[in-house]
Amino acid sequence: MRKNLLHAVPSLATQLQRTDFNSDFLWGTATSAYQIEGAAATDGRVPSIWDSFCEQAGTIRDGSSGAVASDHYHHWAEDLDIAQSLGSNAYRFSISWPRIFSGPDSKPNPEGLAFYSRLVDGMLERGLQPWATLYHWDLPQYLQDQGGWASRDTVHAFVEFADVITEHLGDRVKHWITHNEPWCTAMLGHADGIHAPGIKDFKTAIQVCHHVLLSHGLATPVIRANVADARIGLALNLHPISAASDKPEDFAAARLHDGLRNRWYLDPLYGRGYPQDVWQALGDYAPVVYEGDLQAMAVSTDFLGVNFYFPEIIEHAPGASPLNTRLVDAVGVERTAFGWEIAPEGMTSLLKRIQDDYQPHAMYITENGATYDDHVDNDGQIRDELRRDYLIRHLLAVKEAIRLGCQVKGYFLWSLLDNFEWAEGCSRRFGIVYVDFITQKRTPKLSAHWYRDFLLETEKAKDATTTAKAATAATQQSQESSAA
Ligand code: IFM
Repeated sequence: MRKNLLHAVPSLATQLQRTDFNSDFLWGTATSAYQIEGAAATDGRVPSIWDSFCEQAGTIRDGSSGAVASDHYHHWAEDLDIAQSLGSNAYRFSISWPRIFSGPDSKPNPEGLAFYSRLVDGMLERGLQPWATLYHWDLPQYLQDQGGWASRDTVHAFVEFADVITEHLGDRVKHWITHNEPWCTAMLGHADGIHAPGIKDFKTAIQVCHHVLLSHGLATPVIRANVADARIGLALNLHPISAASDKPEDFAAARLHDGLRNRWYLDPLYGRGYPQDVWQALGDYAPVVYEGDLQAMAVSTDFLGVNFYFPEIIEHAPGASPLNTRLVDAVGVERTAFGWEIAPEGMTSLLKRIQDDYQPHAMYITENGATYDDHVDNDGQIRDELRRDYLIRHLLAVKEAIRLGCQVKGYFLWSLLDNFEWAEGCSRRFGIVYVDFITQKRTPKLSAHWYRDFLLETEKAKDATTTAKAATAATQQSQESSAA
């Protein structure tokens, strides 16, 4: 049996229309630089850790890289046209650090700055509010050569990068996300080694995590100094966690895993320091923390970005991981093509938990979406009903969270375009717009048509909502019968 440690929520509401959300609710799509831009050696860009990682044999499932990806560097105007045509009013993108700085003592690269200037102007011309992420995983390789995020020097390099970018774009960009998913930077990149820079050392990963959070804390006042009316936050990938059984040791393991996955980030950001239960369990793995670091990390922010994909189930497993925890696969659940469990009700409970425990000024869903094995039909259409239904069910979950009092103010769908999905290469498609990676032709999928119809409030979207309502009911029924 599965027990949720967090908040139980009433069943999801079953209707969805744009007018269910406040008129100032933000509707967007999200992307990141390395995943879409391509143009890896254009206009003075230098290699990032991902360029180097992709060159190593066996790191990327299909052997691809972000060298060309969706070639957004050359197709940005067309891509922004598509974002505008959806009826969205915001667009989340990231800035490629190696386009801006080419070496330890280099001056900012004017061509790199000019690209983002054009991009931001393009958003504003199309009525898209720009949301810029400063770090979405593409550290310049020259910084990795000097120790990367394991070195405190990178914290200061990041603050300088944030300073230059916000000074340059701050007259037009008011919404700033310092980091995307610090857990991935730290754990996937430095403990599991399945992301760049491919290091497998848990102690290093914990130290990296500290430096990333510290860099957020130190960069935030610098951004505020440059952009008086800035709205600043960071985007965390958070998960509802449950225990695999009623056994006390599984509950304790789930609580500890929640500590390392969620509270390790939220607690220091909201002024509580690192959670003591996790700190003690880490023992010698605990990070080196200087005096003043925790105060810096607890800097006041304007919003929390929540990236939601899937819940996790945990059991006690001595020796399986540094904290003696192990992930358990849920049985009889729906999954995306990535194998990620589809659990919109988990999104509601997660948001409610964050609201109750941390009271952020505002929350934005900065990522939510799904990968499926899309194919182009003979008539050229991509009929990704599963992705459309996934989106509807998650928007219903957001609507329910708001009804329960959560201060959710916007939703950025991941992702606008098919792109380079990190270690999975170009073989995993998260976009609502299909990209032919050979011709670079863009084709909006059925999910994009649905999102547009929903945002522009047409009848077609309501028909699709009815379909998704039936899918939700069927899922709930199957979950109830497998729980019984
Ligand atoms: O593609 C990634 C994104 O870069 C970060 N969040 C999760 C997405 C899907 O894996």
